[in-house]
Amino acid sequence: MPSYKLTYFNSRGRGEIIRYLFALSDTPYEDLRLSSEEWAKQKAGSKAPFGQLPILEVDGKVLCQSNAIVAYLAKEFGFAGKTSNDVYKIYLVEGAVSDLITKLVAAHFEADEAIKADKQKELTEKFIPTWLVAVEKVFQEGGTSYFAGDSLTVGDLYFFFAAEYLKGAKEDVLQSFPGLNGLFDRIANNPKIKEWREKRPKTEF
Ligand SMILES: N[C@@H](CCC(=O)N[C@@H](CS)C(=O)NCC(=O)O)C(=O)O
Repeated sequence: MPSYKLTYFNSRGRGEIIRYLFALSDTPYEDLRLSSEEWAKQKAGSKAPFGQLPILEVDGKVLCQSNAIVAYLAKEFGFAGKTSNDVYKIYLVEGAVSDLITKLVAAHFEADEAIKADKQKELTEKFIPTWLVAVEKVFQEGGTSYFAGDSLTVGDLYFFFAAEYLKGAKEDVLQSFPGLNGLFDRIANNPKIKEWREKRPKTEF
């Protein structure tokens, strides 16, 4: 088995789906979490090709760009789907999650209080409800217990990752979405995911 070393910050962020894949596959890895100060000191001379984290070292070879790392590990560990349609569904969910996270981050880090309030209102009253309806429809169309095919893939993990943030803000946010609500619980009750969530460092993001 290769040696894996993940370097990221002490947050879920762009590192957590990578960590879920290690947890699901029972693969040992080093989970190095840098503080902003440590990263600021190391950034100039670091191994990160784009000067950003996460990076994943696989037997010393540096991989970068979080979604590329996720795709690589999903393929290595058997969570990348089987058919072209599975791959389509996985990247559909990934794209939808990326849109959502971009909006959540923009609202959260908005410095102007009035603009921030507007962004948050737009998110909670329009964007998130519309997003959930669309994602529920995609899930229901699949007709199985997972987004792509009949087993857990990284598409489900992208959804789960996003839903953790949504539920952090509003615990019952999935209540009117039976497919997504069930999927969230199914993943949360996966023994490997459950174990990781219980033992992982508790972080805001
Ligand atoms: N497209 C990149 C974006 C990576 C990125 O924005 N990383 C941020 C943390 S989430 C970072 O390294 N920030 C510190 C810096 O740019 O020095 C990816 O998905 O990996």
